[in-house]
This record gives sequence, structure tokens and C-alpha cells, in this order.
Amino acid sequence: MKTFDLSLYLVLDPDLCAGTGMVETARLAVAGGATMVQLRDKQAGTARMIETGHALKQALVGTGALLVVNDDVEAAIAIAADGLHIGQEDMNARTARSMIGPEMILGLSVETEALAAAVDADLVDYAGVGPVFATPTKADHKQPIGFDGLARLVKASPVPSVAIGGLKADHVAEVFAAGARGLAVVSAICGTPDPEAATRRIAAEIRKVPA
Ligand code: TZP
Ligand code: MG
Repeated sequence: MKTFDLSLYLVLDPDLCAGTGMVETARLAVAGGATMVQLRDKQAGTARMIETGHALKQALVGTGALLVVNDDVEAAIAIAADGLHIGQEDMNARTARSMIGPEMILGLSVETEALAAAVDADLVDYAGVGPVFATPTKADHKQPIGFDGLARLVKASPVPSVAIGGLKADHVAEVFAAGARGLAVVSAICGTPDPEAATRRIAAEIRKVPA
């Protein structure tokens, strides 16, 4: 049985994190209560993904927070990441699963109800659902789905969902009310003056969610 906690999922962005750095941002966020950290760097080649991935892994040792690599299956395998996250335009879930083996967590982005319903629970462990809101963080994002859309996609998905896209501490209650198991955030943490405090504020809202 795989156990993972999607509740406070930090997605790193090298530009937004530039001031503090991705590794230090991750360390601070995990100190503040982040449960998962995704290395997402669209500009980096595999060598740099591996280098940053190793540094992140080192920073997260003993914290219980899990490290997920976006897109780059070779880097995910090389650093023995806890997870790999792929999008609909990346390799398909069957190929990804065959490469990473049965143990590594596999996340898949879904943007529509049809894609959510098509998730194969034998291959995929969680769905990243969104964008809930339009966000400047992802230039080419799909049509925002809002909380109504989030609820529909969560319901359609056979695996646990984490919501993404424009989410802040203020949205925690609605995210969980829609059935998602957590929220994935970039700009709510990356590039804020105090990433640990920003994460603590989100974590405090999550603790208020009725079990
Ligand atoms: N996928 C859908 S929206 C998004 C990604 C990676 C970016 C979310 O960033 P932010 O700053 O939390 O809106
Ligand atoms: Mg991708």
C-alpha cells in the first residue's frame, strides 16, 4: 500500500524561487508543513534535474516529505525520487509506469472530466486537477475549472486528487469541500518573503478542515 499525503503540495518554479533558491524554499516549506515537493523546471536538462533533485533529496531527508520529479522520468529514476508527475502531453502513464516500476508514485495532470474519468488506477496514484483559477505561473494553462469543475473532476477520477492553479490559504476550505485531498501551490509559497510562514498559514487552514 502506498501512503502519501497530498494535503500541502509545493510545486517549485526556478524563476519564482530565484531569490531564495529552490532547495532552500523547499526546506523552509517543509519546515512549515509542506507534505510533498515537486521539482518542476521546464528549462533544465536531465543533468541539471538530477543535480537539483539530489540536493532536494538531501534537504528533505528525515522530514517525511516526499519528492516528486516533473516530466523527467530519467531524472526521477536516477535520484530514486518518491514520485514522478506527468502531464497529458508527456509520455503516457503505461510507459511511465513500466519505466519507474511498481513502487514509485505516479501523478497525472487532468484538465477535463473526460480525462479524469480516463485515469487508470492500476497505473496512476493521484491526479493533479486544474487549473482551478487562471494563473500567471503557467503560461499555457488550460481553461480554468473553478470549484464546481474541481468537484466534478475529483468525482470522475478513480484516484485521489490534488487541486492546482491560483490557490492560496483562503481557498483551503473550498478545495477540500470539493473532495480534493489537498492543494498544490507555486506562487503561494515560491518567491514570498517568508516561505516557511506562508506554508504555515496554509497548513493552519488545512488543520481546520473537518476530517
Ligand atoms: N499546472 C496547472 S496550474 C499550474 C501548474 C503547474 C501553476 C500553478 O501555480 P500557482 O502559482 O500556484 O497558481
Ligand atoms: Mg509535463
